[in-house]
Amino acid sequence: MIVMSIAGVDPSGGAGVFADLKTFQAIGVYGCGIVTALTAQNPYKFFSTMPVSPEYIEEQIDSVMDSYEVEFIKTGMLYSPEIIELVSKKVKEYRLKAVVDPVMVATSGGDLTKEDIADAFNKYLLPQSILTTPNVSEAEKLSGIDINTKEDAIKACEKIRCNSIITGGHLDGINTININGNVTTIKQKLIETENLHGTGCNLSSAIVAHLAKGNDLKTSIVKSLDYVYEGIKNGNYGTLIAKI
Ligand code: PXL
Repeated sequence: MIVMSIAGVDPSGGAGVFADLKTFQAIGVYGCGIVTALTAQNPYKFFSTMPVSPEYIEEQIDSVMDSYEVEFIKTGMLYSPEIIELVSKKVKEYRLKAVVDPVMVATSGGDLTKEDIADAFNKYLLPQSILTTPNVSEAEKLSGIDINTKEDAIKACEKIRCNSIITGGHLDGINTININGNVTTIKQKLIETENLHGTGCNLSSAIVAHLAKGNDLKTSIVKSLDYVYEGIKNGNYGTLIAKI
């Protein structure tokens, strides 16, 4: 079971590719990491971004696919429309099952994109992905719907162009899930903490790991919500402490 993360590097290790690899390991699958951009940041302050060229991202993907069989991938920070287009081309070429975390802004407030990339997600990547995992503000950008209530989240979830979970951290803990047009909600208790850096990265990578272990999409989502919740509660997600 080999899975792949295509995302940016957070050198402080809480988000991005490094966090994804820890989550893959914690759940018991082997992870590869394709780097789309370096960043200089810590959980509280974002300094700068140095993107990798689409050509070199393609070379990284091809070099891994040359010798590994990968079925499930997650994408995180993709930075520009050009990188989104490239990644969607590779998803098609290798028939990858992609979980897309439509990353746009870091928890610390840093800009993880060159420009508005919601249109590129909608046009290129979401139509051929198995799931996307936006938070409320990302879901607003993808759907064009303002989300203030559970009903708004349901509408947005139905409008987004693939299966989706709109995470509930900014909506009273209500996660809204649309799988093949069947919309459900799962409410989690909110935990008061300053330590939320990388939770979105860890959710999408946990889902990929559980899918690779043979779970269906709904089960993978439920187990991963639990994994991230336990991590936040313990102030230390991405390690073996979580119930998996
Ligand atoms: O959580 C979003 C995210 C994704 N990717 C990278 C990040 C962050 C947040 O900081 O740094 C590289």
